[in-house]
Amino acid sequence: MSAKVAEIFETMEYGPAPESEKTALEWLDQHKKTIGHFINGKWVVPVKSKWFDTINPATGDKLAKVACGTKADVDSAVKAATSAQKKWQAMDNHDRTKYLYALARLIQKNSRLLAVLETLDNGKPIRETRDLDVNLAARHFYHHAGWAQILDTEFPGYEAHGVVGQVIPWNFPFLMMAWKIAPALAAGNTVVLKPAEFTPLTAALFAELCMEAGLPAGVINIVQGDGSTGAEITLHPGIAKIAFTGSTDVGRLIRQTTAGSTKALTLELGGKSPTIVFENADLDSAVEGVVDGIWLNQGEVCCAGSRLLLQEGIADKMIKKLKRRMKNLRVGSPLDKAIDMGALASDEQYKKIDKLVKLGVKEGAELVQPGKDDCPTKGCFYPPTMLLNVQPSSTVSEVEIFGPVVTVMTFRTPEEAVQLANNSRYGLAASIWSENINLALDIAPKLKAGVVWINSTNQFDAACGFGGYRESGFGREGGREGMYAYLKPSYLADLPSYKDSKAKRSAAAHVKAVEGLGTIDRTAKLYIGGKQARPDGAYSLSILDAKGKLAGQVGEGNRKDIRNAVEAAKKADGWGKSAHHLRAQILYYIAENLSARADEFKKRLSDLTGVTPAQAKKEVDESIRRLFTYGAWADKYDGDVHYPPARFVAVAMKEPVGTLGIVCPDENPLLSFVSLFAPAMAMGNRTVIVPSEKYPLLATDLYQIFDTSDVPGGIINIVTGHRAELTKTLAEHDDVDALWYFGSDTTGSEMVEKASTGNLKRTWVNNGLQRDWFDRDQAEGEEYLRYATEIKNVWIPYGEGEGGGKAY
Ligand code: TAP
Repeated sequence: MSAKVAEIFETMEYGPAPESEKTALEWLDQHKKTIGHFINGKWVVPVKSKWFDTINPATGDKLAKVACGTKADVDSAVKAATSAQKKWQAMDNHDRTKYLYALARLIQKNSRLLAVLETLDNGKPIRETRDLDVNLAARHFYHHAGWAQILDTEFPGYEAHGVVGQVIPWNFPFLMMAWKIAPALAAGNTVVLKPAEFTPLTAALFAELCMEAGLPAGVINIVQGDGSTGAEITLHPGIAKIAFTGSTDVGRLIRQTTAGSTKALTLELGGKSPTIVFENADLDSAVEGVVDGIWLNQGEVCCAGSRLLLQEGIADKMIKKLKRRMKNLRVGSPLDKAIDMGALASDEQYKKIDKLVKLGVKEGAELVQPGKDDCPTKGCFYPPTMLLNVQPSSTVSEVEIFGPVVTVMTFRTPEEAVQLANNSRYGLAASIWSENINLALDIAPKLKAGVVWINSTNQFDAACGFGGYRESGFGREGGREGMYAYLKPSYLADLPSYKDSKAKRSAAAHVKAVEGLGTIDRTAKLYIGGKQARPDGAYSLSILDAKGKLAGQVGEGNRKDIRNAVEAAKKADGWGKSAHHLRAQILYYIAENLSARADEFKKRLSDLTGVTPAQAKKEVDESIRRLFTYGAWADKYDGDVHYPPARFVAVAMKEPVGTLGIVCPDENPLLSFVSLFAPAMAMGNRTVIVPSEKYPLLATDLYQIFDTSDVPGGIINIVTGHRAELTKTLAEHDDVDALWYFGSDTTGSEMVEKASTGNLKRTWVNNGLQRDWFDRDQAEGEEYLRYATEIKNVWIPYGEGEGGGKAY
């Protein structure tokens, strides 16, 4: 009797399906198994003759000897990039486009060699390098060839940074390199890039493709090396912008060491992304989602779905299905085309993962490794692993394991799912499984993550920005937002430094400390949670007018007041969900009420700052106008819909950053205050504002206007006092999500960048440059709105039957 089909499936064995490594090994032979740096269009040996070996982690075989860059190598790469930059930027956009297009074509032509070389160097399955990494990299160059072509019309008023330093990790070496290089070149920058020590080879092959494409010498420079080489790049004074992808620890270090250097910085860091499966999910699809989410690339994926959150009713069923599926996952030679999981990138990584898993078990987790016996014992192979009964506070549910390990927790209600999902210091990605579209679309905006996949996972496209919230870093790669990361406003080059301007006068001349609040309290208090609040320290400061006479007193806020203000702001999170129409109405209302009291404000400005009545009128008028501008933007700066080449729409939502600290400058104290709080408020943020230290009365005079303009309590909190002390508290506060700093000193900018590393808050500092608050190119518009928002891409599949598949 013939066997049933189901039985055949049970007994069928996979035959071997090896990909040949011949061409890749021949390529290494052509290079005498020695890879130097690629600087100024040529291969060069390291100045200090320092080398390291790169190893195939699946076999332990040495693949090549690779140059290890030192300061001298980085210097010569930066020199080459600097001399190539002006010409590259000045080149006709269409010509730059043609180079990017040529690189995309060359990647496609060499796709197999690239895929095999990547697999040999990294240990990841050929199935993934061939079908995902290399194709997505080519797509990235095509997409950015397009941005280069239309750069002038799409980014007017913006220009390249200059020389960009880029440091990438080993998990998607070729793809991460493409994500970095393509937008940098499209925007007119030149590049010094360091691949990871474990995976130097595909970057070297790419250098060869650059030569073949005839790319001008110095436009791309690849300096191989280790962490110390990376540090040389990030610290180099000739580099104007750093783009880093890697661990949160190193990202934090880079933020600290580049603080105050005026270098622009984007960080793409780690993650601990949740996969949320609701009771009404298609469980079989969800199982495949988990497989793709955590076992793709051996789990060495920044956005890996490493925390599985299951609704209680289906938890047992789902775990049972997963166990069965895990048994069928094939771990083995990454060059075998029928392998699901290859080798980890290094022995070091193996040990790190194993140690964390053992710790998880020690902390009470149940270890599930159904395929353990089939996992090769030689080479860096780790079986697909699931940890059950994990507590939210255990190490394995908090730290990024960066390996094929998923932790499992259960939840009862959608609210609980959101709470658990957001209970992480990271915020890179999330995946939601539910057949109820209303539920899925309700949950997506509530998750703190830069990317949310509905009924899918690990979808990427060059047109859809990718990047994180919180300690997953700042900045996006891909799409329009990714291009902005490689551009800066052109006006910045013309801003004078405060050093050369009259505006830098000591605040002390205008401010005097007074103990106690006096018998008749005429002191303007702080403004916290929509109410006037006495300063915690019961001290006040006397504010002098332009003639040196006492103009009034303000509360001297301290750390505790900042903490109270942040708490009030945090509680007012409903503002971020409020209708955009409402935000517009309130901003118009503030403008209307300011207009009604314009004379009073004009007088105050003249008295305090000594400006003429005409100048005071101009400032009040411009402030009213600016409020209208942001009232106008409030319901217009909305998102985009992307159409990646698969059956998805990716909805790019612009969300408020959250609680935003704002430190205002002294000049034009009314206008600069309005110019900063209005865009933040229009985009749904809650603010804690430190107004001008010299002229705080302009801000405190606004309390009544806020009260009569229906501003909900907690949206605008104002703490007067000594700016340096208050700023530091804001920068160090973990519940402040972003901090804008405008001041007359560079030390303040440096301090803000350095002190903000605790929770890796987004910072926007003026580096001691003075902008003209009347110049609308500098003082209002999209730049402000961009700093006031995060972009979240929500991927929504459509179509019945096969569903949204990968298009590459
Ligand atoms: P890291 O150890 O941070 O290394 C990343 C890169 O930085 C490597 O090239 C490394 O060089 C270099 N580096 C090390 N120390 C440095 C220093 N002090 N200054 C400058 N550069 C330094 O991360 P990893 O272990 O390679 O990669 C894994 C991490 O990357 C994970 O946390 C993962 O989540 C994250 N990741 C994030 C993303 C996105 S898009 N968010 C994508 C992929 C990976 P060597 O390797 O040669 O030491």
